[in-house]
Amino acid sequence: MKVGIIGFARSGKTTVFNALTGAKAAVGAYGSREANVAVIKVPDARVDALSDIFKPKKRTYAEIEFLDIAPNEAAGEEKALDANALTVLKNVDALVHVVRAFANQAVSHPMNSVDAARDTRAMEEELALTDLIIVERRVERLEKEGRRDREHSLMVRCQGHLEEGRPLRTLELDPQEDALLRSFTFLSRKPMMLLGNYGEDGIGAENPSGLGAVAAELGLVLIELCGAMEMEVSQLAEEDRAPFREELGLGEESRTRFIQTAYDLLGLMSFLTAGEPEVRAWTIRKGTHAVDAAGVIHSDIQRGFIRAETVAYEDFMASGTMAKAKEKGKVRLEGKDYVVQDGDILHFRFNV
Ligand SMILES: Nc1nc2c(ncn2[C@@H]2O[C@H](COP(=O)(O)OP(=O)(O)OP(=O)(O)O)[C@@H](O)[C@H]2O)c(=O)[nH]1
Ligand SMILES: [Mg+2]
Repeated sequence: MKVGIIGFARSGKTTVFNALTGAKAAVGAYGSREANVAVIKVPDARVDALSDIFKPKKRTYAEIEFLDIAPNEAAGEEKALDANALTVLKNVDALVHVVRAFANQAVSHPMNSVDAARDTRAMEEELALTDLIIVERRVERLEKEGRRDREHSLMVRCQGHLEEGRPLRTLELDPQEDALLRSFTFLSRKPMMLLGNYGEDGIGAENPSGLGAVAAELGLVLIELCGAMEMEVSQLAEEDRAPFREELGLGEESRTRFIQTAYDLLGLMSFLTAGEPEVRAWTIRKGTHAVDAAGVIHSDIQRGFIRAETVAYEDFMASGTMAKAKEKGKVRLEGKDYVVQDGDILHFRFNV
């Protein structure tokens, strides 16, 4: 999974990026012109427990790749994204909008005042405007070709929606229309989280970023953290982090909270594979069929799919070994259309 971190100048994107990934990218005026990239492993106690049993050569966690978008060079600071950013963002699965909610005299704001709700709306409009330009061109093209088909009417609907400054993710579409739009990789259609980056004085407060109301109004999932403090914690030695969080009243680890929120927002879950060579967690969307889950591992396994030997994680753990789980009838043979469940341990039988 790839997540793109966006936001207005000096909203704390790189600070949050460091906090979530443990990276040490330069914050402040030394921001790089390239996007920062880092990959985190998704902690998974099931992978650990299975590894204790299978003693594999390798254990592999699911991963999330974060892209911290470089400051806008071309269009001026009242815009967050430039052409370079748009190219980088095409391939991300989700966006995180980092909104400045911290006061800091030493850090200037591109709009000259801190107003998190205003910036939240401004980003929605910027994303909508970005997509509107593409949609308008497409409508023009279709009309030139005399096409008044399904795509044309869909594009016209999108146009109207975007002209109101509303993102495409709030436009209701049937599955076919959704599939049609997907090929355009519209930014405002991508799932997006709002990240309220609040100051040190907000620690322990309810809704410290003040973004609760606007997030609810716009239908955005909100996650709040104090970027500066979280970054500090992320640079500490592992064993010092929990006591430090405790002392400051920072609550549950921001990375854990973030991963949970992202998985929920994107409707993701994990299935597992376990053997002597490797114990591994794989990320899929909820509702994925066994044959498509196989494809996540390898296209050959998908093509030659015969059956998926399936046992629920809890059933396996209660049995202790695969042989015992089979004895108890907990291992099922599932076909292509089986809907994979979170925590299923799968072994694919295939033939190519
Ligand atoms: N007090 C306070 N300052 C913060 C916080 N988060 C970020 N800052 C400061 O704000 C400035 C900008 O932070 P960055 O993380 O570089 O912001 P950015 O969005 O990556 O900036 P650009 O990439 O230049 O657009 C730095 O001086 C940070 O130290 C915070 O939670 N509290
Ligand atoms: Mg930055």
